[in-house]
Amino acid sequence: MFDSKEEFKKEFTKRLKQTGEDKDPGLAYAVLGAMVREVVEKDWVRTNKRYEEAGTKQLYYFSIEFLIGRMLGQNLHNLGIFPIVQKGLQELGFSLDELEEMEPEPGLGNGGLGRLAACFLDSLAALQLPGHGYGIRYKGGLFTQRIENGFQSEYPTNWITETGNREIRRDDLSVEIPFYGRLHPNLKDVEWVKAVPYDMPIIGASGGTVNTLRLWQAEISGRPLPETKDFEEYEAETAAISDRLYPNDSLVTGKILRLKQQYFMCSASLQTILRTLPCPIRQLPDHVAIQINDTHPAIAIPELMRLLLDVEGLEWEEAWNLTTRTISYTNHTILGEAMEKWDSSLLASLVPRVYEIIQEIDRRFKAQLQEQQCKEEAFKKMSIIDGGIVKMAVLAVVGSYKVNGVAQLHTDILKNRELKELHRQFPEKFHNKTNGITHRRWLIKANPELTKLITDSIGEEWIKKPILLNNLEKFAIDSSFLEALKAVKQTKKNQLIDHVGKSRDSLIDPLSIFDIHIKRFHGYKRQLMNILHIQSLYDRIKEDSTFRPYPRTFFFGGKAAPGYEFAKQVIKLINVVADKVNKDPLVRKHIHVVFVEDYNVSHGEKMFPAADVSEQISTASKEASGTGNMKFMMNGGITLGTLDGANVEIVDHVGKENAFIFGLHSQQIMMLEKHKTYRAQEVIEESPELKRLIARLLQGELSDGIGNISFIRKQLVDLNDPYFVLKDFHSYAGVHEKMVEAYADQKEWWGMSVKNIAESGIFSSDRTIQQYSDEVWRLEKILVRIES
Ligand code: 26Q
Repeated sequence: MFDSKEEFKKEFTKRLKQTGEDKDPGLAYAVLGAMVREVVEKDWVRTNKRYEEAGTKQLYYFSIEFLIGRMLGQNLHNLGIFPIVQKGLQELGFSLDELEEMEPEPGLGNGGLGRLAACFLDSLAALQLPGHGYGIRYKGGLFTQRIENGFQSEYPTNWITETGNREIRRDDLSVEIPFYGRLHPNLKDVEWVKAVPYDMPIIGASGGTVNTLRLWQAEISGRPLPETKDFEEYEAETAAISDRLYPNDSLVTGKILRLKQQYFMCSASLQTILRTLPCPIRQLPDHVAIQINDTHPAIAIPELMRLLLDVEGLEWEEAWNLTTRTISYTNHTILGEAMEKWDSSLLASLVPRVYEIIQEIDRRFKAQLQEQQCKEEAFKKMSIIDGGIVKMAVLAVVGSYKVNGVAQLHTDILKNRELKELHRQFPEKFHNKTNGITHRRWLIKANPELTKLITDSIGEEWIKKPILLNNLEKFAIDSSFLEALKAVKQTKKNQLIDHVGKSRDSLIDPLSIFDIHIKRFHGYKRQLMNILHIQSLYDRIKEDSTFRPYPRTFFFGGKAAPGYEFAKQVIKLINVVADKVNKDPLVRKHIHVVFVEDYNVSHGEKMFPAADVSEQISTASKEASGTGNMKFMMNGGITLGTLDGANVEIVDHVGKENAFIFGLHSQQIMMLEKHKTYRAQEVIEESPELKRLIARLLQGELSDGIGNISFIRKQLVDLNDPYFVLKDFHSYAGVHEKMVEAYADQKEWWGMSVKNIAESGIFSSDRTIQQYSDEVWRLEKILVRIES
């Protein structure tokens, strides 16, 4: 149906005519969606059949979030028909761009962790590996952000619409999940919840592999309710389970609904996996690998034990052996407040049998530690249950065969500090897997102009083997290539201006340096440092008539968790400063500030390619990896950042001379924290510039008389600046000056940019997934089509 443009046009026109309307973009979108789905379905069925025949090991990636973003364009790319469809539609008077924008954005994640899961699915399918996602079909994804009067407001989103044709409901595969009730074996007084799967195809780039993303929806069960339970209450509580994604990404609140979501998803997924197991239960680890994305699905460990013990009838030893050879765990954070801990009483009430199993896992592990004469402090650190609290990270390490961090520095910190005792206990479990991003979405789809330039220069082999981007290295001194690269960047900047400019009254200078800071708002990510620096530039421009810097546009984008007051005030502060800067006729010739509302995957696709400078300025040691840093790099944006997370590896690859690095190192930060020797007040006293900035915060001058910025002041002064914004401020300002100087030498600048693109291949998630597969999951590539 899709082999050529003409065939596509014919089929498309025929179907559109059948709708009775042939000019309506909404109908065109629906028709295109249905056509894609038909093409995919055949390969999907074929893939599943091949997997069944092959009988080889399957990976299941358990994640509470899958931030997949819009799928239409990506699917067309992966099917290899994007150009045909684009041209065909154009000739029929439609714009594919416009149709793509009709797709409601599935924002089923908060940020990095959820987007990583989505990139991994894309890579698994591209590498023709049997790996699938298991998660929750939230009715509402992450809230839509509006900026009102400079403040963030949150609006509910609905990504599920009538024309949605991306998924199929599989009633036949529904399972029942037990909550509450008494202990096994009676399962009396249990409240059953039905889990209904919705399957979404994950299309591999060429090759015909179509894997599955299975998202569970909670519905009322047909089974009888406990006598004491009110039906309406039950109905509402059930619907709530898959109603909404929690909008926190760095603070755990211990809410029962969150625990319900976790258990719901893990139990449903495990029951299905066991039910369709193609081998005797004792061979589970040879046929199944389960990766848990942070501790959110760690309850899968005792739940798998429960199923093996109570349903399959295995003995403890055997069940434990199988479980700990099947499950592996990825850690994404070392922030204390983001470490999951559950009250024993909550677990005991919601999932009594599961809690009983956790107690037994804990008892046995403690007995083992005692036998080894483990010291008291280490014993406490390694206790799963400690003082009425269940520490999920400890459970996850004890119950897994492999544990990893997401960048080398992060893994080292886990081994040497956060999980030191567990690392000593199980040294063989720990490994690093530096994150990656799918170059198919973040370069090929987001930046076709750069893709063309690269392919024209080094051929197209890099598309399959992104590491070959290093063939670009030699172009770092090729003037005509540098000119072409600069022209591409200009195109992407112009496009971004069109994209964000529609609703703006002030003009963005397309020739200015585009300096972009996009990510969730958090203290450790230090958007505050960026905006304080912009305020200081404003002051200098106003006061020093010799200071007339090259024009720069500072872009911000990102959401704050609705309950995170400090982060919300930083958003407000950015908008206040933006207003002041952009309205000043003198200042705005030099600097300009843009806050992009509702930053999401689609906005990201427009922003990463347009950046000259990538702001990656987290407090060293706090950002586990970062993945936005890789998206900028792959599009030729140059990192201005600290030696944190994967920035360290980016700099290792491009060299210090091709990045702008500043600030304290992770060791220095950790020392200051450990010995409590940092005094923010002293840093303020020593610097007239900081003194003045802080004084303005104190007076509320920056609050524009609207809100107040008490949380920011409190954080910097009363709380002793926990993320070292003031301590790193001058170093940050210094590196900005160096950056602007470097930009003045255009040849040097675009050479740096080339170097970044050339070294970015290693950060393709294809590399990450291949490493997981080789070292952890041990999957085999399965060819679905027997062709080239
Ligand atoms: C947990 C319990 C209750 C409510 C919410 C949560 C929750 C949800 C999401 C906790 C954390 C998250 C997300 C964390 C996250 O995105 N971490 C990021 O993961 C990226 C991928 O590995 C890294 O690149 C980032 O450095 C890391 O911050």
